[in-house]
Amino acid sequence: MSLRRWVLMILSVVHGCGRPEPMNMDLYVITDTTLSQGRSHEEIARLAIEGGADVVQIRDKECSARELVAAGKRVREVTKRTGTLFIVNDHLDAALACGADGVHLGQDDLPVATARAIAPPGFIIGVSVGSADEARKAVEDGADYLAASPVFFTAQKTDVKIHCGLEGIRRIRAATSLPVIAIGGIGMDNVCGVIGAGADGVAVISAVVGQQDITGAARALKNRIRECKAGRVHIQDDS
Ligand code: TZP
Ligand code: MG
Repeated sequence: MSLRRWVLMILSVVHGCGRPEPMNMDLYVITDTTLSQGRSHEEIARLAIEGGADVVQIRDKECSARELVAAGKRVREVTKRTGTLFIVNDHLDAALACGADGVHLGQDDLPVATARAIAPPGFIIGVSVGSADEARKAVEDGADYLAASPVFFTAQKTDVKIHCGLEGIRRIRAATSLPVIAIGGIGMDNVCGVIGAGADGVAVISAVVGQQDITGAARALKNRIRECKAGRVHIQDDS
């Protein structure tokens, strides 16, 4: 865990009577190199942060554990410089080894309660959920944030056939007061719909990493999120 997060955690306990610092997860960018046209995880992270990414997650389904830790350490350096939250997908051991702020777990990964028992205090555990029941279970087991997943069809996640849609976000939102991000098929055109359904932020691959101008795409999406949160953009609800 970064020094910054330790300090924030101590300050929040001292000043906030034990209440943790709220996490800003408006724009959560996942560094998946399959769409990045040769750009490395750390290069994606740097460009996305320049465009306003609040959280960076490293996701690599192809590489070895060693390669993941090595790449994770490089992303940690980039995110440390900017004070950006850094999460590792799937692998708690790699997340701890590269000094990440947290890990993101799916329904088939390490159980949340097990990860919570192993992880140091203040370590962030995010969990993908597709229903209110999964959301309640993740909360009970110690999750810090939830990802409503997948919201729409996406070519980046083919192992899950059911999409929770905007109605799924509403149900998950109603089941928890934890931060809820939405993931799967989200971009400029539908982001206001998912925010309107109750998501606190969005996690994306294609809409940012798959674009030629990663910084520009991140900036445009971040601005759109701010606009829809401020009620300046009409929210289209076609769920
Ligand atoms: N988990 C649920 S959907 C998804 C992941 C990793 C992929 C999101 O990619 P995209 O391109 O933003 O739809
Ligand atoms: Mg996973």
